[in-house]
Amino acid sequence: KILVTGALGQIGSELVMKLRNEYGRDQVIATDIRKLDNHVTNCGPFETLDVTDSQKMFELAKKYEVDTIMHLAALLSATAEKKPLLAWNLNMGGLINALEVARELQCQFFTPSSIGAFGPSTPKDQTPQDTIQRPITMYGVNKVSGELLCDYYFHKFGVDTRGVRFPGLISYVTPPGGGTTDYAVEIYYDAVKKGQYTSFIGQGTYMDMMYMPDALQAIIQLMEADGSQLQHRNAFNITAMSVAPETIATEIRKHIPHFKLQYDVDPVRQSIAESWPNSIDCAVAQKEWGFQPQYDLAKMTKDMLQKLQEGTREAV
Ligand code: VAH
Repeated sequence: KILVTGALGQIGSELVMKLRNEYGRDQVIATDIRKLDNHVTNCGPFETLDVTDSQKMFELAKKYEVDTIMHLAALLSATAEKKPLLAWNLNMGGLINALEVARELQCQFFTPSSIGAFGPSTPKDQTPQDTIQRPITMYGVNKVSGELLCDYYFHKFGVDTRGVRFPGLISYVTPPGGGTTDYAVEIYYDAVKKGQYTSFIGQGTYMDMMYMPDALQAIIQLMEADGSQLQHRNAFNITAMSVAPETIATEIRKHIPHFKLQYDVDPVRQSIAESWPNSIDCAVAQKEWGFQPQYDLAKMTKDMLQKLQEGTREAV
């Protein structure tokens, strides 16, 4: 059985659905600090859990006899920059609690890192798997520390920890909260709703992105890979595309010709974005566990707009 923390977040909400389809509804225990609206309670086991409560986390893992933990509860980069101490306590406190439960109950363990684990002194183009990591954001400090902590639990205690450095994730189910790459999700929603978008990230700012279906598939593929073949564990570079606001807008215009993009740059999130790579190299993930994204910018844009337009029609 799989325990998922942060199950109501951008990744968690879709990962729980995917895992339940793959392994069975009752094999996945969804947990989140937020309460579940009652309309979704019949989708499978759900428990309220604050990941800083180590006792409750252990009790739930024991009660459901979980053998896998997917730890997604965290504050993202922009929020973490506004509340650095809260971010440290939640991101690192929650992680070590989850790792301790995995150690005590011999669970396999997944938690995501991010391209945010790199900083200004990291090579910016085709960033290698193994390179310098001196991030200048609290989120980045959390992600690098998290990568080291997960490798430590593997080497010291034999916990089967695995992770990926996610790029910005784009989805039409649950919007992200408090990220720097959120502009790349908002642009699609506004294109459908208003035919225009004002971007808080400036023109020419390239970052790696990936469509959510590819992100979910990567998690499952990595977790099902033969551990003896893994030279790396925490965490693998993965990406599907490197884009800037104007490149997304150009693709959107192939479906919504009059779409207008303007800018109102947010200096805080712009400076975070500029400290991250322009593009990362994911050859190691391809080699060690066959990572292969299915969606490029064109295919993702077509699907995003289609799904959002369907949603709008239903809402009408
Ligand atoms: C953020 N969406 O913006 C997250 C992610 C690579 C970006 O870490 O903070």
